Amino acid sequence: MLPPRRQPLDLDAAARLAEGVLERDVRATARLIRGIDDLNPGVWQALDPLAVHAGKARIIGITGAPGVGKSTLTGQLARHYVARGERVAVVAVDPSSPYSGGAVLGDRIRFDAISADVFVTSLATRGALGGLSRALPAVLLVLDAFGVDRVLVETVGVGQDEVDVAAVADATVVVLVPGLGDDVQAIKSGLLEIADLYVVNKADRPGAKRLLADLELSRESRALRTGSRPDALLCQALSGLGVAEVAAALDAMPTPNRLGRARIALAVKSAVQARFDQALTRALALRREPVGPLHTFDEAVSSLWDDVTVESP
Ligand SMILES: Nc1nc2c(ncn2[C@@H]2O[C@H](COP(=O)(O)OP(=O)(O)OP(=O)(O)O)[C@@H](O)[C@H]2O)c(=O)[nH]1
Ligand SMILES: [Mg+2]
Repeated sequence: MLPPRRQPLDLDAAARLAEGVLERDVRATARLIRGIDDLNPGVWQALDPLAVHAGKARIIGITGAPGVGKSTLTGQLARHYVARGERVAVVAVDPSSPYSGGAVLGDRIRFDAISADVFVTSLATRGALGGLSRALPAVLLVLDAFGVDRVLVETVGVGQDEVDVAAVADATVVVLVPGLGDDVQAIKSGLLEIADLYVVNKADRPGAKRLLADLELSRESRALRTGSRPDALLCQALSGLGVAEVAAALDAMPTPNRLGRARIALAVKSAVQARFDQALTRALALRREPVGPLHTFDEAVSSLWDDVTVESP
């Protein structure tokens, strides 16, 4: 089935949305984010005037296995930052994440869920047209230009997403819990690799201290390889115990200003990938057979490439 072709935004509409974002208009910002998530070809024009205003927000990725308490910790951290006067955005990559209870703006943008100072949005882009990597850098750019001080990005660490989030985050928090496996061996090694900070959550449960001790080896091997040893902390996100310490550990990290130009470059790259994926999906959908009645591999590739490049907006 052909993916629906959304009405692209025209230049004027895109420029108005960009102005809205810079004026801290929540609706314009939400609309632009929704456009990015829908891979609307017109939104990329709106990113242009925003890029120069981005580069100030600190992006924190929060990842870990399902159910470890990522959303609970994210909510607690958001409250912590708001209490000290920061403007915070939360991006939930899993749309089922429970940031509910606020006014609904559009179909996926929820606002006022944690407090009036927190902008909450969910991305649904995973799956059909490529993963999280397609939409997230551009969405971060918009939130940054919108003027938030901090963006908390929650992803479930079960696939490529946590690696993608580590590439755009200034700091990546990997949340673990005791009792999932006997030791650190049971934890996906990819998760251990990307952590700037390990949080052993649900420390009210037995085995938390043991898990913390077991992490020592991973921390040590990271220290040997990269020269920096990620911190590991106990936390009880549900009661809030240890949350201030998690925030303090994040504050203490040197800011590798990955946010600036590098993130803008990533947003551009992901926009191109998104457009390409769209054109490829469309070109394939228009064919009865993926490669058609062709003789050589090269002919098949050239023919599909022609279709894709003609289809590209
Ligand atoms: N005992 C205990 N339970 C907790 C703690 N933190 C969170 N929980 C509970 O763990 C469950 C899962 O919490 P979530 O925050 O939804 O976990 P998540 O990692 O976001 O889950 P997914 O997004 O579904 O992967 C909820 O019932 C929480 O109340 C804690 O410190 N101790
Ligand atoms: Mg969650």
